[in-house]
Amino acid sequence: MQTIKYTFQPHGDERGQLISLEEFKDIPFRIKRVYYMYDTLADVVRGHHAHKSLEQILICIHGSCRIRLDNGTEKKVVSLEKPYEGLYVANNMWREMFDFSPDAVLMVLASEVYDESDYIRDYDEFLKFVNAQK
Ligand code: T46
Repeated sequence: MQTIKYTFQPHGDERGQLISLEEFKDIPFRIKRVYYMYDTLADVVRGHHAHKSLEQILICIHGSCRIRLDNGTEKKVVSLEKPYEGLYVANNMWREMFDFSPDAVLMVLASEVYDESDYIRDYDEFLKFVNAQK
């Protein structure tokens, strides 16, 4: 399974670093929503769902965490530990976020506004959904 990890170009100077992300330029979709999670406990696993159509870019802007991706056939774990790295997570992809460092801030850029009906929260239902698309 191929995963797409973006490396964003910082505008660094003697004052420090700045990263700017523009839709359709740095991010491959229109950004309709931004959310972020922090204070996640070390033994917590978040996610446990897939999306029917939502696309996202996950950026651990502080600290580190790991993301497990599962397309119904293959699984892969990706580490996010740099504020200039972004993991693309397509639709039809089961995801779990875990191993959060105490200082982790995981920011997500999303292609759609929040819509509970886009979630598949049952793993067997997810497998049926992806297999029906083949
Ligand atoms: C995803 C992963 C990476 C909202 O009201 N609006 C929002 O935009 C979001 C994302 C969540 N919520 C509410 C819904 C729940 O009551 O916040 C609560 C926690 O959401 P959830 O349990 O879905 O959070 P995670 O961390 O399991 O998953 C989130 C996103 O929901 C999901 O789309 O791909 O992060």
